[in-house]
Amino acid sequence: MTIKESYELAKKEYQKWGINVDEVLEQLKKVPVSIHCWQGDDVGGFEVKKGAFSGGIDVTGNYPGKARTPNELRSDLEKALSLIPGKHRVNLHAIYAETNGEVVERDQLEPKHFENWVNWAKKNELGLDFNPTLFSHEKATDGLTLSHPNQEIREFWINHCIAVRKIAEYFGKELGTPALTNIWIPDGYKDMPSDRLTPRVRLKESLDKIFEEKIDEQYNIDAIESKLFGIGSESYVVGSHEFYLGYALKNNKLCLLDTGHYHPTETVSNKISSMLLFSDKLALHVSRPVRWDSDHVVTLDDELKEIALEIVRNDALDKVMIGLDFFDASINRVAAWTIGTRNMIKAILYAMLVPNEHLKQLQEEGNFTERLALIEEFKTYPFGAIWHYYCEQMGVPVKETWLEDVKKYEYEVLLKR
Ligand code: RNT
Ligand code: ZN
Repeated sequence: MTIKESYELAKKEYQKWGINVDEVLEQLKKVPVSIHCWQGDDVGGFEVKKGAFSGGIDVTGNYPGKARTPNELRSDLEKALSLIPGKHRVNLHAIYAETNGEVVERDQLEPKHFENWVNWAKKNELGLDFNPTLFSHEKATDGLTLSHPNQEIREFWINHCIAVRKIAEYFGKELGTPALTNIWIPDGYKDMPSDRLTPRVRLKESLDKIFEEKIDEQYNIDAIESKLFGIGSESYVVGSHEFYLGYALKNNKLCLLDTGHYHPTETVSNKISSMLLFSDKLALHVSRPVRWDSDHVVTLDDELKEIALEIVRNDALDKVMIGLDFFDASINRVAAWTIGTRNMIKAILYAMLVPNEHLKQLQEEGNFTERLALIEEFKTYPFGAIWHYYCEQMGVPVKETWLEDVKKYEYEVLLKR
C-alpha cells in the first residue's frame, strides 16, 4: 500500500468522528515552531572573546561535528529544516553575533552584527526570534546579572537587553514578522538566601529600565522566562514563576514557560488555560526534563501531547508561540533538531485529530467513562498514516528515511570538521 492509500483509509476513520483531515493538514502547515539555533553548537556562540560556559545550565556529550562558525551552523540548520515539514522560525541568542573578528561587548551589539542571519532568514523564508545572553560572560561569573548588587554590572546587562530588543526590532522590520525577544537570566543562589526580596526588587527595576523604550509589537514582542532552580542556583532563583507572572500581567509582557522549569510533577499543560484567561498570548520553550532541567531532546511523550491538546482544543494556536529549547551534545545535532521538531509538529497533528468538541461535551455531561474510553482509543487511531502523508506532501522524508540524509551529511560534512 502506498502512503497515499494508507492515508485515504485512515482519513475515513477520522471522518466518522467529523474530523476533516485535509483541513487539519492545511491548518497544520500554518503552525510555526521556533527552532533554537543553540542545539547546533552546544550553546557556544561565536563571540571573539568567549567566556566560560555558565548560567545554571549544562551541556553534556562530545558527539563529533558541532558547528564552529556561523556558516556551519546555518548549513546544519538548513539540513535539519529540509527534514522538517512546514515553514518555521529560527531562534537566535546574542552570542551568535558576527563581528568580523572584532571584540564587541554585548552592550554594544547592533543590527549590523546580525545582517548575515537576516539575509539568510530572508533567503530561507524564516522568521527570527531572539534572546539576550546573560550567561557565559565575565560579568556573570557569580551567577548574578540584572539583580546584581553592583549597579555597574546591572547597567551593563540592562544595556545589553536594550541593544538586543533593538536588534529584534530590526529582525521584525526586515522579515515582516515580529521577533519574540525572550529574557532569561541565571540569577540565584546555591545556598539558602537570607534575603529573597532585595534581588527581586532590583530585577523588577532592571526590567522596567529595559522596557522603558517602547517598540512596536509589529516588530518585537517581549517575553520573560522564569525558572525554579538551576545548577548553582539550587536554593533560590530570583526570576521565579510568580515573579514573572506578576510582572508580565502588570506590564503587558509575555510569560515564557519552559517545560523544564517547574517541579517535576508540575506540568505546563495545566497552566496554559489559566494563563490565557488573563493574557492574550504566552510563549513556550518546549524541552524535556529528565530528573532535572536537563534539556533532553523533545520526545512524543504524554506531556507533549497534552500541551498540544491544550493549545488546539482551546483554539490557542495564534496565542501560544511555540519554541523549542534542548541541547544534547551526545547525539548527532542535526538529528536532535529533526527529532525534537518533528515531534512537536506530530504532537500538534495528534491533537488536531482528536474529537475535542465531543470529548468536552462528554465531560460536561459527566460521562467520564466514555471520556476515558475515547481518549484511550484515540491513542491507537491511525495517526501515523496521516503524519507520513503530511511529510510526503510537504516534500520531506517519510518515516525514518530522514536518518539516511543525516548519516550522509554526517559523513560528508560533519566528520570533516
Ligand atoms: C535556561 C533557559 C534558557 C536557555 C537558553 C539557552 O534554563 O531555559 O531558555 O536554555 O536561553
Ligand atoms: Zn528555556
